[in-house]
Amino acid sequence: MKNILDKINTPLDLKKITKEELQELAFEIRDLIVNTISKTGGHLASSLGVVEITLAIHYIFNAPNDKIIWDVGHQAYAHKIVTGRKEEFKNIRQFGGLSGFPKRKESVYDIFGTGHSSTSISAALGFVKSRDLNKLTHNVVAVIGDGALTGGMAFEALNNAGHSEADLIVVLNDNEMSISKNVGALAAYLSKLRIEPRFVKARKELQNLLKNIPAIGKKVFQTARIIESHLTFLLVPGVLFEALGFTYLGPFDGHNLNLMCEVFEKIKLIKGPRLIHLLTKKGKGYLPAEENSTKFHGAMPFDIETGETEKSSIPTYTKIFGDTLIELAKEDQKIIAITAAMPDGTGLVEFSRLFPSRFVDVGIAEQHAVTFAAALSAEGFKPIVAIYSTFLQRAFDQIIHDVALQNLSVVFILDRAGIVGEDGPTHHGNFDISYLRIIPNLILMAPKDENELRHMLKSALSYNQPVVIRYPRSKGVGVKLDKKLKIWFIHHF
Ligand SMILES: Cc1ncc(C[n+]2csc(CCOP(=O)(O)OP(=O)(O)O)c2C)c(N)n1
Repeated sequence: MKNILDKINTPLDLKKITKEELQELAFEIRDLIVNTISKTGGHLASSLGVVEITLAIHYIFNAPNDKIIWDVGHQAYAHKIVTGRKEEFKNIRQFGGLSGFPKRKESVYDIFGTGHSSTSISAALGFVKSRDLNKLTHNVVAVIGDGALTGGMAFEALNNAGHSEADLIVVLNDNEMSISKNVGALAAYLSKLRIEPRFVKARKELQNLLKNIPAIGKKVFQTARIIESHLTFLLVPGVLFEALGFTYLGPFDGHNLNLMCEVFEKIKLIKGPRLIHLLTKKGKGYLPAEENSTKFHGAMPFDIETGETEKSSIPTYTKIFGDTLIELAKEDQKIIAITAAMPDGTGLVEFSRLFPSRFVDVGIAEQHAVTFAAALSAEGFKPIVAIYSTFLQRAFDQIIHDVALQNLSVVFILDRAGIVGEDGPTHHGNFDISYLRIIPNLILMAPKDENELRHMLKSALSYNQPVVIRYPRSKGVGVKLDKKLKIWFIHHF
């Protein structure tokens, strides 16, 4: 068969091919992504999940005139491939190669740089305001995942968008996954929308029931109307988004190209804030990634046939932290572990299995995680907040205002401190020493080996003040582990 990707150098070329060819192109792009990422490593499952969404968007909208903004940006591989970067794609995440995330310097199609979550709707609103002030008419489209939607900034932006009646399109890519299973009330609400046909049926049955109520006293009738309005509130799909001022459409199959093209054509004709809810499968098209999308969220290089990655015999600092915390938590019921949507990355999966009631995944909500921990400490618990160095930047004020000024004993575990490698500047943990050393009451430590990390963790839990332990994204140095954990005496600053 002819190679369709050969003909695609810009999104304009997409408009010259048929819908059938577009479908075939999705296969070719998946092939390229799997082959490349098996060698370089990268965000495989997220990118495979949005191939059709990407093609439908670029088929119907006119980037770069229309502004397409990706949330987190880890899913933008297909976008890079169809916007003139298919040749360089083999060097993605390599020194001198393409960035793993949208990057303004890299392409006019990457109109807003990203890497941290939940910024897309805020950025989209900025582009909308600028467009309106300049009296232009292009479309602004933010593509955000259900995981990214758990971040506070996304809510702030939705709130602002609905109020300002901004003319923008939010595409919600709902695969029910963050890196791990998505958490929170919003995730539960989206799951309800997934089974929407049943809701519609229930609503119809309810209306019929009400219609068939015989002529009855005024009071009963009014009560029935109130019940109907309440139930309708629960049963109308997307009512949460409608209440925020958005026109909600969906849920639709996010792998059905024809359907999505139709929906995007129609949505262009509506004005105001619009949200299209698309359902996708993370890892779509590559079985090992479909079956274990958490492993293939940010994958190391792997064998395509088996999906296996190389294993090291020396444990990482992440693993040492997770194991040591379990040791300590067995002895101390007050220890509570908190993650912001990264139980795997921060080494807390086993802890969550052993101590489910003392483990909290707050979603992509670093600020909330820190204030939540501060209050736990105020009540005598020993909260451990495990967050990557780069993502803790989000919670700078909460560390100062809620933890340090009240001198509460929260232990912060900063994984991925220092240079992280392939993920690049948005993910380097380069700033924590600078932004934490200025904070009063706070002790900042960095272990030189696995044993120091273990003793530091034990010590941190005994100090009555905020403590940070930072360590790199790497395996340890391979020392033999001390059996007995020590408490180190620390002079007060
Ligand atoms: C502020 C912040 N915290 C944590 C992360 C790490 N992170 C990257 S992607 C991701 C999950 C995103 O889920 P979703 O938006 O649903 O996208 P999917 O990968 O499922 O397509 C997380 C937690 C991040 N990028 N930014």
